[in-house]
Amino acid sequence: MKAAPYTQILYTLENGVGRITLNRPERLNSFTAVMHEELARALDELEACAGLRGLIITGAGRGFCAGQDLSERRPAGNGERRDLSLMLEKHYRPLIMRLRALPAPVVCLMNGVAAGAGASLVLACDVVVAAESARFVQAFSKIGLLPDAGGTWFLPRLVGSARAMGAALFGEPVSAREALDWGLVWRVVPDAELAAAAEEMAQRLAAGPTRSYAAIKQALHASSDNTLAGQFDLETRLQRELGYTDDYLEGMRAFAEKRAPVFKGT
Ligand code: T3D
Repeated sequence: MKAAPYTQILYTLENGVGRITLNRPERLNSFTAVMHEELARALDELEACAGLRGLIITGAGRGFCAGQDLSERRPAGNGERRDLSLMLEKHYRPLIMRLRALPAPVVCLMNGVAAGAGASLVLACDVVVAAESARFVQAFSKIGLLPDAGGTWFLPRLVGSARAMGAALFGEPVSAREALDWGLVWRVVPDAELAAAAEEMAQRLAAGPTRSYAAIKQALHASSDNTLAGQFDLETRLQRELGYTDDYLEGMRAFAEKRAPVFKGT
């Protein structure tokens, strides 16, 4: 049976590099149940890809992602309340956990505003390159909620509790430049250069030492929960594994031969 087409994301997988574009620009790419299902389907394929070398996530139009689509949450006339834990468990938790566990770097090309769970999605990515005009908005408190989709875990770890608390309580926008200063993003580029940055990232991932990248990702993510002794154990185990890879052999040969290494991701 032919798979259903994607309607709210764009998705490709070429040379081991997946690309996902959230694609509801008229609603600033806010999350719907359909978008979540399409993201889950793309992740199924990415997780099953033996030669996966990276994933790039961006948004179509002027926004990156405005969090949950609030038109799906419009209150009924009878004042009926809703159990918000259902969507979090069904969609947001698996999305964020799967991205964190993907054995290849996930790069966010943050093309515009990231609000609510859209901001949490950015923070779940391993590397963030932001366009100059992009901004973060911890929009949750404005509608009487708290940061979710991992937001209360990511924020204090990345920016410290003073900034995390101020941003979450008051929901004021944090510009791309401030975000760079705070440690929320890796790089800020002029808007006009974001597309070129995406191409550079795709090439870098496709030619990278994927096993090394995966180990770096695993170790850095584990460090915030580990003791120093536990981290030594993890580094030792991972380095032992990397020492047997083709890419390590190639890296050593290339160094001795004074040439650039040609990594295969194996
Ligand atoms: O519910 C659960 O399952 C629990 C999980 C919750 C997770 C969450 O993410 S809760 C937080 C939800 N998100 C928000 O509260 C953000 C709402 N949006 C905004 O605050 C602002 O739109 C932005 C700060 C993101 C951007 O502001 P601005 O001025 O650049 O754009 P705009 O004019 O506000 O928005 C443009 C259009 O997108 C506009 O539609 P219109 O007037 O042109 O027809 C606006 O309504 C629409 N839009 C923006 N955000 C959402 C949205 N439509 C639906 N849902 C949105 N989240």
